[in-house]
Amino acid sequence: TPRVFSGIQPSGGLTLGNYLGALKRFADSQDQGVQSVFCMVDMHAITVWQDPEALRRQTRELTAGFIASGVDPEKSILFNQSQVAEHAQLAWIFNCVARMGWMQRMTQWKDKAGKNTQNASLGLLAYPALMAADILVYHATHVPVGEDQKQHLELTRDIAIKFNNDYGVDFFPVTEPVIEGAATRVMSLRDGSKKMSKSDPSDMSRINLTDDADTIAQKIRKARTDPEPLPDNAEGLAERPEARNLVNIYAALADLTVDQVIAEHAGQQFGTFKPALADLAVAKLEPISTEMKRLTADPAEIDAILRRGSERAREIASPILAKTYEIVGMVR
Ligand code: AQP
Repeated sequence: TPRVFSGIQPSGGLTLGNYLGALKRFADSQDQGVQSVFCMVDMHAITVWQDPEALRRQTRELTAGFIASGVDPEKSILFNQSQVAEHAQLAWIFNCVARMGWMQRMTQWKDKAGKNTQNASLGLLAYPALMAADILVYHATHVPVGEDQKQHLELTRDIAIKFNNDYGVDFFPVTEPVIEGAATRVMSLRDGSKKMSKSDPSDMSRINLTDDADTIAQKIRKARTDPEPLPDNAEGLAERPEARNLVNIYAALADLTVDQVIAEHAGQQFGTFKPALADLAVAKLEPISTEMKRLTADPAEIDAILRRGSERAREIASPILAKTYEIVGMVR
């Protein structure tokens, strides 16, 4: 049976990129009759320094973001990574399966470690092995993510294949990345060549799920664009990354295809299109931010949801880890 797994780091506030590339698609996928496991990957977050109080607050806020985006904690399993020790336990096995060279080739490692790799945490290098464990400890078959995670998912497949080969078993599934929709790569509002990211130093580069209506409208109004009007077909956006980004965002928020958006707005100036996009963004995001505020006002309830979720997660993960230990030759 198909099983979906995906995770988000509680390493800062949620952005429109996280919403369109991940949360909204998670919510949409719930009704397709598959079991979904969604995780606040707090152990990934600490691969770069996190203030403990901020980590706790961001984990609860992220959980509220999932629920406010439509992920139902009864239908789906919703929990934080550190409460299910099987992730870390399987990650150790995978640390011994994966090769140093594989890890050092990852673009996220190169980007985040910077020039002075000697000073980056060992966890940052090993990150993709923990991510493989997150997925494979549930024998998940489908992983909905944004485009930026594609390389890590290929590594997850490599780890599964090498484990199966090394031990002569057919145990871990070869996972399929699910990267689809109009907004698998939402770009910065200031620079169409960079992805929208919660860690970008400029707040104007992103829309946060906690931004109020005026802030959202202002950020869209000030978003970088070129002076041309919108083209009359999607190919006309090929060399216009900023314009394409705004059209993609519109399409994803409105549940339309890019072609449909272009058909509706062909020939429009950004002076007309941006206010329409701002209205749409506010209409879609304001209910989410209001619901997030309501939910985070009761941290005990959020903690209870995560605890229940982690119990359900462990029911799946625990026998898979036990079987892995047996395959590897650990005496139990
Ligand atoms: N700009 C984006 N467009 C589409 N999808 C995106 N995702 C992130 N940014 C975009 C997707 O959101 C999920 C969770 O991401 P994450 O928080 O685990 O890691 P990240 O990709 O490192 O997110 P950020 O916002 O870019 O954080 P920082 O700034 O800390 O690196 C994933 O499915 C991701 O694809």
